[in-house]
Amino acid sequence: MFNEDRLHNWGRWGPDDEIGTANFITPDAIVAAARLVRRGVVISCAIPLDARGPTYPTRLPPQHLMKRSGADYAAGHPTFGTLPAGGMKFADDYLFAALQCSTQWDALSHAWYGSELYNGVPERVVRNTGAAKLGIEKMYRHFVGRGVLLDLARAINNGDRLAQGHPITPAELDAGVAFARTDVRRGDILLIRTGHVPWYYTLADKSTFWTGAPGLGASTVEWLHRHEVAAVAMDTAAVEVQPAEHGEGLPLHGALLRDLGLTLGELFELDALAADCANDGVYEFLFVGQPLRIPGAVGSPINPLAIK
Ligand code: UVW
Repeated sequence: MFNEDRLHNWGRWGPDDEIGTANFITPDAIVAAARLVRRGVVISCAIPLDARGPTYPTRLPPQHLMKRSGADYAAGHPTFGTLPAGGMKFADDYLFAALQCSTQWDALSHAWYGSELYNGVPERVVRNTGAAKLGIEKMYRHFVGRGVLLDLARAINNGDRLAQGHPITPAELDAGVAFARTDVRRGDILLIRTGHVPWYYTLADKSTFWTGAPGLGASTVEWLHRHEVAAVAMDTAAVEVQPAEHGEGLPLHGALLRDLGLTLGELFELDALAADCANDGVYEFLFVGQPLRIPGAVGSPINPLAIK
C-alpha cells in the first residue's frame, strides 16, 4: 500500500536501499562531528540492561545468568590447567533478553502497516528466521555522526518531566533548538529529552508508567522530514506520544520507520547528558551508537555514547 499523499522517502536512495535516513550521514558530516570532541568527556545514554528497567509490557525483562562463578570454584569445580598457582579460573555468563527490552534501536523491519515495509519491501521478508531485508545488522556501521540534544524538559517545562500524554509539537522542537543555541542539520542524530524514563525508576507502582507517555505528536513528522535527520532517539519507550492523538496504537511508528525510513531509538537515558550540556552550554557532540551485528534482527540493544 503506497500512498503518495504521505511524506515518504521511498525510492530516494534507490529501490534496494535498506538504511533509509542513515543515508543522510555523509563522510564529511562524520569528520565535522569528530571535530566536536573538545573535552574528552564520554557520556553513556543507556540505562542498565537489567530487569529493573522499563521493559515494554509485551516483552519479558532481561535475565542475566551466571554459568560459572567464584561459587563454583569454592565448591570444588576444577581449574583450567595447573598454572599459575593451581590453575586458571573463569567466570562465564548468559543474557536472555528481548532485543528491544532496554536502550535500543528499532530496525526499519520492526514496524509497518499494510503489506509493505520501508521502500516497498514486502512483509513476507520478515520471516520466522528473521528479517531478510531491513534487519538491524544493515546499520552496523551507521549512527556515528553529529548528535544534538533537545532538552525539552528544560526548554519548555522548567526542567520538570513532560506529562504523560503530552504530544510534542514542531514549535516545541523549535524551542528545544533555540534553547540549545544551535541548529539541526541534515544527517543529525536527534536526542529528545522528556525526563520520562528516569521517572520510572522512582515509581513504587511501575504500572503507572505504562498508562501514558510524552512523545512526538503527529505534526512533528513533517518537521523531522524537513530537517532530514538521520535518527531520532528519546527517553521514552515508544518515541511517539501515548496514548496516540488520533485513534489507538503507535501510528508514528508507521510514519517514521515505514514511510520515512527513519530509525528510532527508545529507552535512552538522557539526564546525565542533559546535565553536562546545561553545564557547558554545548548541546552538540559526536554521537556513536552502533547496533549489535545480529543478522535479521528487528532491533538491537545499544550503549549509545555522546562524546564532547
Ligand atoms: C512496540 O514494539 C509495540 O513498541 P516499541 O517499538 O516502542 O518498542
